Amino acid sequence: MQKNTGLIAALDVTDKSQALSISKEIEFYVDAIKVGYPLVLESGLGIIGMIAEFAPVIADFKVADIPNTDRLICKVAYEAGASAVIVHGFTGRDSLMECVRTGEEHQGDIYVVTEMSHPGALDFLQPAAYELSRLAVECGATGIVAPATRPERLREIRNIVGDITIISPGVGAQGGSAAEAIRAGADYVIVGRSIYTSKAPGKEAEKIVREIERL
Ligand code: O7M
Repeated sequence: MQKNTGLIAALDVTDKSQALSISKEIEFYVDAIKVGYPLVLESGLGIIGMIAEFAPVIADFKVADIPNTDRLICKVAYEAGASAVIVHGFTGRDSLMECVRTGEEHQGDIYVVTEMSHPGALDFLQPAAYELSRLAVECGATGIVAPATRPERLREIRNIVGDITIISPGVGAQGGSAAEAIRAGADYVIVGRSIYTSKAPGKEAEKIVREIERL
């Protein structure tokens, strides 16, 4: 993913035409558009290729299975036009390695979830977050996903992963700040509801980009 604005939009709408019109409005302000189950299950896999006309697509399938199933899911996502796939690391080294290998075969990126941004992440994921971060580096992942809602944890995770890419959700609707996340070590912030529920998604995206630029 080419860094230009530092903003990734999470397009969690379920209506295809709304997804396409928002993509058109925000294309100049985003480095990528993250598409997940809400949109793909409702609109079909073909939506990935359609959105890729506006910006590189990150397929947020949070892949978490045995190596062979992981490989099949990543392959389908890349062949549909995704530039990157988001996967879980808790399934272990062999599963993650298979995702990374499949990414290499398709010249695609792999991002690994570490600590999630919501309160429930404290139950199981937070205690494992540093190990998941180290595993992502050891397996050769493109980058990791780490929480904008906990900048102090983001900073620790940045120290662990060195210079691999960090993409960071939790800005806006979940209470995190784009500027703080970038200051704590994120390369990109992921923003969903603040943009796609806005009456003017393009203006909202621009506002976040200006906030990042001012740093
Ligand atoms: O800005 P929001 O809260 O409307 O949306 C945030 C998006 O980021 C949404 O698509 C979530 O599924 C996703 N996300 C998190 O909010 N927290 C996480 O810890 C991880 C993700 C994510 O993208 O995982 C890959």
